[in-house]
This record gives sequence, structure tokens and C-alpha cells, in this order.
Amino acid sequence: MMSDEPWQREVRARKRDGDDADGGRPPDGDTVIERRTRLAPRTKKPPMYKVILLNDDYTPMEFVVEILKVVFHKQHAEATKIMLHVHQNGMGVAGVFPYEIAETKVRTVDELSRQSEFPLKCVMEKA
Ligand code: TYC
Repeated sequence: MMSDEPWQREVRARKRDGDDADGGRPPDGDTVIERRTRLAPRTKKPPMYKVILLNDDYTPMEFVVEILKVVFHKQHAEATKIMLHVHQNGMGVAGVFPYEIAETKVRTVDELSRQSEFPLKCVMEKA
């Protein structure tokens, strides 16, 4: 091998490691005849989190319905159904979102409840 400059050694090393843009061709320049077929799509789905509303004895039903409409984009009938489920069962899923969106929903519910001086709480849990 004639090339012995440091950068040339680095290029050869990267080709061996397969971390270059051409997907790791053999360092000796051989033609790649067969490529592995991708079995799964390259795109990864983000981990999802349930935002769960908790029941309490003081928050008005109408306020919970408004929260479900404004923060979770539910129609009136669906918002009412979820609120009644939480009222009767102690908790219920308001929506399922990627981590940071779920976090923002929880914070928004906290802020709106605090402003209105209601004890409504919600938590997030890995879906
Ligand atoms: N239990 C409340 C009431 O009787 C209503 C309520 C429903 C509160 C759902 C919180 O997440 C909740 N006024």
C-alpha cells in the first residue's frame, strides 16, 4: 500500500468500521454484489405516554370537561364521557402523547387548575 499519510489511514479505518456515508464498502475496493434487505422501516416511533386525569371531590365537572376540550382537543360528548369515567372510576386517560407533549399537557392542566383554585391533578405514565 503506497498511501501512508495519517489522513489516508483514517479514511481506511472509517471504511473498515462502516461509519462512512457509503454504508461500509470493503476497503480493498471490491464491488458489493449483494446488500442486505431492510426488514423493518428506518423510522422509529417515539415512546408514548398516557396522560391520566385523577378524580377529586372539589373540581367542578364543567371545569374538567373544559380542560378536556381545550387541552386535549376532545369534542363535548367525548369530554363528558371521559370526565364521567374519571368521576366514577377515580382516574382515566385523557390522551396518549410523546414524552415532551405529555409533559406540557400535564403542566398546562396544573397551571389552569391552580389559576382557578381547583385541585384537579393529572399524571403521566408510559403507555
Ligand atoms: N368528582 C368531581 C365532582 O364530583 C368531578 C371530577 C371529575 C373531578 C373528574 C376531577 O378528574 C376529575 N365535582
